[in-house]
Amino acid sequence: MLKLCGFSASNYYNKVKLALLEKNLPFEEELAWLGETDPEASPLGKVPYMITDRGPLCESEVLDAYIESTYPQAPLLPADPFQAGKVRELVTFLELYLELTARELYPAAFFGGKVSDGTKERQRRLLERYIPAFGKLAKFSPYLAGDTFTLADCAAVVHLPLVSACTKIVYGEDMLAGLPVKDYLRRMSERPLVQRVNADRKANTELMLSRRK
Ligand SMILES: N[C@@H](CCC(=O)N[C@@H](CS)C(=O)NCC(=O)O)C(=O)O
Repeated sequence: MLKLCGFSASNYYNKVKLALLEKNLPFEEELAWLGETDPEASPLGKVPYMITDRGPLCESEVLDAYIESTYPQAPLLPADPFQAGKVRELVTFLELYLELTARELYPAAFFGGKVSDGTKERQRRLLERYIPAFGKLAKFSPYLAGDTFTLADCAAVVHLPLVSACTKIVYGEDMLAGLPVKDYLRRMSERPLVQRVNADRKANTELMLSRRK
């Protein structure tokens, strides 16, 4: 059976967990906090990683691609290569441009740390460029890539709330407010499996924060 390793406070972990749940695949979860990961499975010490019957794999995009190509049931990628490309394009924009740019702000936004004014200014300028570009690609109608729930939604559901929250905290404004993100996330949160991932996230975040004290 597939074993997903990491912790449920992690957005990248939850992206893969949601894909496994939406595909209704049996899997186990193994709790691995940062600093307690298996270096053979995750050489950079990041989560998530997965133990398959053929060995370990790391990087959430690699995990989602492996899951999707190994288990075609309840597909999360369109069969048409161009439409599949549009889904992957959205995931790339979400992660390479939105999440990774916002991530520089997380210490100040979520962990009681500090981020220099220079970093705040630089990341803001990047987000001002990246968010409208993402907005040109995202359809929100009702799903991120159009009329079907895909891997882009698995990524959006976990990443967009963090981008909203951290820009609100650091800049005093939700930089995603110009896009229909709130309505989209409300719609997605009506899905029982999204609710389950979010409930696990909340419980695990409390545990994680209590370990830091
Ligand atoms: N590109 C990686 C990113 C994963 C990632 O950054 N995970 C965070 C937790 S949300 C982590 O492991 N951080 C520790 C680190 O970067 O050393 C993926 O898609 O799996």
